Amino acid sequence: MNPNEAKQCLDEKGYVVLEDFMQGDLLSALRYRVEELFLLEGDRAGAEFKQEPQTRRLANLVARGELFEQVVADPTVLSCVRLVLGPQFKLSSLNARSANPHSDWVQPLHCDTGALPDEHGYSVCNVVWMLDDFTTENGALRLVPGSHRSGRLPPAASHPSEVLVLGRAGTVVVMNAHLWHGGTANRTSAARRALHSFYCRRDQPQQQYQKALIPLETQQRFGSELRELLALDDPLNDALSSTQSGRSGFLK
Ligand SMILES: O=C(O)CCC(=O)C(=O)O
Repeated sequence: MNPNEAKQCLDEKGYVVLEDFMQGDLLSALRYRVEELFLLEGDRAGAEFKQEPQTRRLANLVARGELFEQVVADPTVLSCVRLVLGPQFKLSSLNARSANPHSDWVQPLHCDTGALPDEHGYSVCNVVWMLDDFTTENGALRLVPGSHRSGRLPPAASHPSEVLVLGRAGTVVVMNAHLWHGGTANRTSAARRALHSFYCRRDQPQQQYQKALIPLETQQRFGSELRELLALDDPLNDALSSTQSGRSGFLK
């Protein structure tokens, strides 16, 4: 997809689907590492942020290996994020989310962090990296196209215009996170896994304060571009994120 098409999708519908975006070796490596972390972290998995019913989650993934540094800094994805947020943005968090098999848990429709656009425009953008196929049965992402332009939070648990975003494992969806969206129930016998690389405008708090969560020795080997993306040397981010991180659109 060329940049003009991506911009039109993001402006009008609020999301763009990059089909089969991940190379096979990246996809396999991410799946392997995510399962390894679920095993290693056990009941604590995802606790740096929030835990969710009938769902396995991981948080603070930039601290968990170079593979994830590659994910958050992907140039094509960042160029799409820039179309939503403008040039002044940073990583807010990198999480994994796996909808458990045979679950009836449906996330409420939400905007990420409960944020509405303000006088400066859009402030949040989420990127969903499909580690498994997203199907009609296994808990695919649902969203309401165009709802990022409503200027309101979702009024109800479901909406007549909502659609499921389906795709093969390896597909990536860049989404204006003011769009009304949420995960659905997984009625199959296999987990439905995804990564969420979440970005916000630089005047907003990070969902996970990267400077406090990533061990210092890991931070020390990061190059200048990654440090900038994670806002590691940004006093404004320190002021915002040291006191206001941890917001979710629906998890307490
Ligand atoms: O994983 C999904 O399909 C959507 C998850 C989501 O919207 C969230 O956790 O905020």
